Amino acid sequence: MLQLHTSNMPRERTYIMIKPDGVQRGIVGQIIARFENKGFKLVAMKLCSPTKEHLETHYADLKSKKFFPGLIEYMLMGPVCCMVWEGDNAVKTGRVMLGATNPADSAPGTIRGDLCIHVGRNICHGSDSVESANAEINLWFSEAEQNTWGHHSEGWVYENVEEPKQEDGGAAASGTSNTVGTTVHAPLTAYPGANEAFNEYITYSDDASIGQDCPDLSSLKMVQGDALKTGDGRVKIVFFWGKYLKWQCWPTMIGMCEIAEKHPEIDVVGIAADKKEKDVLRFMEKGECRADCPLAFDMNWVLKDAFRNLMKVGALAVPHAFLINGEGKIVWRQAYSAGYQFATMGFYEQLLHVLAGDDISNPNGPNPEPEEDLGEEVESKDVFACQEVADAIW
Ligand code: DAT
Ligand code: MG
Repeated sequence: MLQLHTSNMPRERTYIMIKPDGVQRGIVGQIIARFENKGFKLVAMKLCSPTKEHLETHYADLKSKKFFPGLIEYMLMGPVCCMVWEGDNAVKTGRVMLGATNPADSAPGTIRGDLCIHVGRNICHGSDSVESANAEINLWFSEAEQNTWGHHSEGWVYENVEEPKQEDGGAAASGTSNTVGTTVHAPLTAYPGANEAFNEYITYSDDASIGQDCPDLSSLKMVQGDALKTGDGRVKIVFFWGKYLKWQCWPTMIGMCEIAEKHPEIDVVGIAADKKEKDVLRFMEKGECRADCPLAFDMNWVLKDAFRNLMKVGALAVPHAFLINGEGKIVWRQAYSAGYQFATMGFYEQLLHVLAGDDISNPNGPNPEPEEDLGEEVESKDVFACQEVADAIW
């Protein structure tokens, strides 16, 4: 049976770039038209003039090749047109549409087969695997430049499309639909109890990730501690940091460790969503990490993207915490402002509700008020008071 998709749920994405010769020859429009005509969705596009270092990073896997210096020189000859295209099998199909690397071997009907002759002027680039697509997309585009949107013809391109749920009087129905009923960036509604003064740390009552299975954590590269398995009966907190290494994260990290220490019956994992694994390792080597719970590196943002796809929003802000119940379902998510304590704004109270066996995962029903009937005072501490000035110097 086909898996149902709502029309604004992201599908596979690939990075396609028109090289300087393609831009100079004025065939940008023709190449874009092929991807549009195929049914793929444009989620990012820009014309830019990258630096030599940026291009060397992009082509890092070819560094040892004889043609590498010539390739970089060619790529520096003028602006390139960078794009992200989305659709089922976008990576593999994108490669087929481009044709073989050497245009002499590219089949007629492909972009290279029809529009160019020499390998050193082969007009376009396309990612060769989902992993390299994710890395290339994040090398060329910021998160804010990547657009998640519902295409009006989604249901005419795919047979497995379901309309996004529209709740009566809910945010999804109020002014966020276009004329054909596709929801585009529906604003999310804060849970009761969320502090409206700080929208960075709101929690969401109509978030698509609530009630879904937590993505498989086995793709994480553990930097410290043992790997975690969801659905093993233990409640879990999955915590993402962006600038893992910076002192601003320490309050959240310390708060997370305090929770882990206080509740040995739960599992906590801190995930570095920072792009550079070597920076994470260096941080660990310096021995200044105060976290004694498992810490992991999210290679190529595989897990961060998996959570973001469940949330059906354009970006996953960091720091960000997900609460996972013993069956492996996401029951709560909360975005934080860097520098504030992890346990604030209702997260810890909701954890206590989950541990008490309360169901907080029904986004359409009443959620327990954060401080209702818990019988325990949650003390908050000035976490900056326990940091040395030297800690903040990096
Ligand atoms: P592709 O662009 O099809 O992914 P690739 O990653 O192997 O191919 O190489 C990147 C680019 O380097 C390619 O588009 C053109 C250039 N290139 C590859 N092989 C080459 C060769 N043998 N001589 C000259 N340039 C080459
Ligand atoms: Mg390649």
